[in-house]
Amino acid sequence: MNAEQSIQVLLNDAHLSADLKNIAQKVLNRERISFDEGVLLFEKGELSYLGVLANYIREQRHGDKTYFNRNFHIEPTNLCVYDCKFCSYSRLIKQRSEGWEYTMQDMLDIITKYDNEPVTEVHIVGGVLPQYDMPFYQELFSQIKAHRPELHVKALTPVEYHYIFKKAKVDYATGMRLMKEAGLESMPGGGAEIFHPEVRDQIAKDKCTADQWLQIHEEWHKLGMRSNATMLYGHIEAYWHRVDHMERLRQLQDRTGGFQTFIPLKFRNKDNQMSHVKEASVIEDLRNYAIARIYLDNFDHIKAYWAMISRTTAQLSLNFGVDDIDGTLDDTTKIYTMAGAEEQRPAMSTKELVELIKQVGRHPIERDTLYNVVTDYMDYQFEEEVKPQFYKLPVIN
Ligand code: V47
Ligand code: SF4
Repeated sequence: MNAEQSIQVLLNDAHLSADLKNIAQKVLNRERISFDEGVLLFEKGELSYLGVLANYIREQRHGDKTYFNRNFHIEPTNLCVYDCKFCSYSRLIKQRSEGWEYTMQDMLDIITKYDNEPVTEVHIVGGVLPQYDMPFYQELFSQIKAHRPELHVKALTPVEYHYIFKKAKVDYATGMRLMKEAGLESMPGGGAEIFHPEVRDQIAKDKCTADQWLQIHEEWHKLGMRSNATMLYGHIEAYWHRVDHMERLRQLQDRTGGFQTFIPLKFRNKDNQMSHVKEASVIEDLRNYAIARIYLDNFDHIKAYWAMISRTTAQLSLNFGVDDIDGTLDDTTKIYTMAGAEEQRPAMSTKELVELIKQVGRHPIERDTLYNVVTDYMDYQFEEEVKPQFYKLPVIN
């Protein structure tokens, strides 16, 4: 049965309520669902029902294609002037000696470490500290581009930009233009958390507000540039806060079309001030991916960040609206491991990632940041692994 036939089955299901059937019909007709329907999906949509709808949309847009990219991360510091309750970094400012603060040279050394690796992107994001100001990041971006022009610089979030622009006394439009001139090429989706102040004021009080986050992305999009958006879910928020979050993104996307990818981030509760909050179940993770796919009808891609949700959930997510799995990672990504991510040192080789995607019948494609195809891995033959050789020692007697 194909994805469309599966929706027909739902429409003929005598046990399915009229309002859920109505949403299924809208999906089939490619009509947008409303805010209230979004909430209804969270409250009443069963996993199998949501999976059918989300998979239909996913296959309409991308067929079996599943994207990943080869990137590496630089986290300039794990100290932060802010005190987000969910973040393992915030506590470290009081014990500064336990943290790290990279110099410009430290970061350039990390860049050169990857000189012979086939990576296409560097993702730079970390804590906020006064010494990492606008001139610092302008210098860093331009040095990276001077050293390796084809390496895409995806860096910082409105949390940092709001802070450094305020300090430099420049408005958002000027600030973003200057960052672009320095070498910034796209913005990752972090810092969004949950937009609604009822939740944001409790978990991420002092950093940029929802409106500021959205304004900075809007200025960036106006320059013809692309960015991502995230949502930190599964903590103290209600379902309607999630819908409110996606609604604000959907409205901005209608105006600019500058978002590429939506990345739901599962709240992890290790080593932070919200350790008492229970984490969402795998079922809830999958339902959340599916509803994001249904609600965000103007976003091209939904990404699962495998290091946060485990490899198995990442595989399952490919049937619940996800078409992108965040890249091959290395041990420089610490914000997640500190919060309780799958492994202490999340790493997956390209071969492993390709196999993981193929195991669930999908078509692996390595992309660059802007979704240009780098390598189609469907029929790709990996070279035989070079096994260490052991020689018998000559017998001497
Ligand atoms: O904004 C912090 C989250 C985000 C925790 O754009 C936590 O390609 C879960 O935005 N549990 C930063 N999440 C990471 C981010 C991102 C990741 C991957 C790809 C992209 C992209 C962007 O990490 C923060 C915050 O929401 N975070 N602590 C935690 N305990
Ligand atoms: Fe700082 Fe970001 Fe952590 Fe908040 S989530 S404390 S802004 S590093």
